[in-house]
Amino acid sequence: MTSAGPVPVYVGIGANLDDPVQQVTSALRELAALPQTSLTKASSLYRTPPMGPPDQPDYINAVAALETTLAPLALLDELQHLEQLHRRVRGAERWGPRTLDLDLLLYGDECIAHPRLSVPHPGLAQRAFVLLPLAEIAPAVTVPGLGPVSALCAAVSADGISRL
Ligand code: A4P
Ligand code: MG
Repeated sequence: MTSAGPVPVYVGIGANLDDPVQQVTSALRELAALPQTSLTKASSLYRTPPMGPPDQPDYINAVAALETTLAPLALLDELQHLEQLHRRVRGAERWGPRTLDLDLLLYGDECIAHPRLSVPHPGLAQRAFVLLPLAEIAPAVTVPGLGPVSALCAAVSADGISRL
């Protein structure tokens, strides 16, 4: 399943609470510090209209390119741990939109269907807030079963999205 050398992976980062620019910026630092992992590229930050209920703040989205020797579920554990750290720091009074969402978009060219992990990330091809930052840093990468990122990106509307 997993290869011996480092695998290129892409992680989608999203935040819309508690200084989201800061949340995304510190998430990039924390991703770079993960064990057995290096950060090879980071996209710009993008301000994006919320998908879902419109009565919530705009999101800040970005994508990180990593190389890792962590297995997919071990990497997911690390991502979920980082999400927990961001929640704990802020201690919101009520449960609300998350301060940090980390989605494993691509893990090499693997297709994974596990109860805890679907890769490629199921929403990837429909979501401009994922495809714009991904296309900025990895236009030629192929999404298994769907084609190159650049073509997927060309097929979605970038309305309302601004690059910071
Ligand atoms: N899981 C399965 N596959 C994956 C994967 N590839 N990466 C499981 C990460 N997690 C994966 O995730 C729920 C479960 O999905 C996890 O336990 C994991 O085992 P979650 O992050 O707890 O739940 P969620 O994020 O609230 O749900 P969901 O459906 O993943 O929401 P999305 O798709 O992440 O959307 N609008 C803008 N503009 N920008 C955004 O970033 N994000 C969301 C959340 C809504 N609207 C947005 C944005
Ligand atoms: Mg998620």
